[in-house]
Amino acid sequence: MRKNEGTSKSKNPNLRTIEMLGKMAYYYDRIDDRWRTISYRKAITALKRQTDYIATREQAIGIPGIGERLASKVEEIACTNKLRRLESTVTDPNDRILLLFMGIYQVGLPTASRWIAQGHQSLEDLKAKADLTPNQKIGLDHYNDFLSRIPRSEVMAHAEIVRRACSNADAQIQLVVGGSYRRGSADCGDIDLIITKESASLEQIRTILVDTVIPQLFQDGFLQVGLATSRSRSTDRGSKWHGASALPGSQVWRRIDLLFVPWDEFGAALIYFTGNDIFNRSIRLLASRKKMRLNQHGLYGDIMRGEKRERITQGKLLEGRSEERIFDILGVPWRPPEHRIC
Ligand code: TTP
Ligand code: MG
Repeated sequence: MRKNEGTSKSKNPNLRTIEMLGKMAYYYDRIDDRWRTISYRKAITALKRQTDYIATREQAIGIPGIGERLASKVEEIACTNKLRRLESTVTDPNDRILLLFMGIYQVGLPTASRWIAQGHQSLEDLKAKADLTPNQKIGLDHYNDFLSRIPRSEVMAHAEIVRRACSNADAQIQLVVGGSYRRGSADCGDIDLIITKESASLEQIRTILVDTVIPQLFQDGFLQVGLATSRSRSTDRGSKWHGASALPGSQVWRRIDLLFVPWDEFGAALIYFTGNDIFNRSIRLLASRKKMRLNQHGLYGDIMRGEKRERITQGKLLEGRSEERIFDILGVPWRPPEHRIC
């Protein structure tokens, strides 16, 4: 929960190590290895805070956030200026094809591995021979569009079009651009739009969006396609719309998520959809240590847990509407979105 003010390039002596660990984290993220992605990202955050050059395994192990395996990698980079594991991700042909296939929107490790086992080696192979779901077909047709980062100014332009359509439908709708945009990123992987309305329920907001705004945006030629999600959990049902949008005159499709949030949950949803994901994990853990529970719907108190930390009671809602109040009740100093990078 410490403040993150980024790395000053001129000061940090571990930039080379951070850069190589960053490439490994990116690789693990792309092959859906959540745990390794998190441990690499934690180690990177820890190294960014160091003012001394970390050259040995022992030095690295002494830093909270760096475990034994990562410490050996830090030493390998310091000694050889290389990381063998990183090189193998580039040279191993199967790894290369795996990354290529997992670059397709919503394609995870099992599907990519199955395609390799079936003998497919290129995107052309998949297009010609593989059995694809409608979403995978769209992902393949827009492979480069969906993989490329979206400049901040373009995220704003997409958001403004949705904002205008929302206010035409209902002047009281409020829209906040969340995700990496709200954290101040220069470019974003997708466009996350958090949509609410004062005093409105989820049902009311969804109705305005699904019945009026979304059809209008299709008619205007802005929305290109809706993408059904297989991953969303039952609790998410009806609270999200995933799809693709394009600016007028542009052929480039961008991934856009419309997140419908009841007014009473606005603050908790802002925290969740602002992230980043590791910040979310830490703040939830902190809540749980204080016998509270935080999720995208609210902050709950009087939680009783069993021996294995399993929840016995659901608890009572302490706050959902205000982001500031949630920080306050948790006893965490207010953290502006651009400092919520772990
Ligand atoms: P994303 O859009 O996946 O992430 P992002 O906006 O931070 O980064 P990118 O530029 O690549 O789009 O999700 C939005 C927020 O939702 C994220 O910042 C935090 C939250 N989130 C989680 O907490 N856990 C998750 O597994 C995911 C997918 C999102
Ligand atoms: Mg995003």
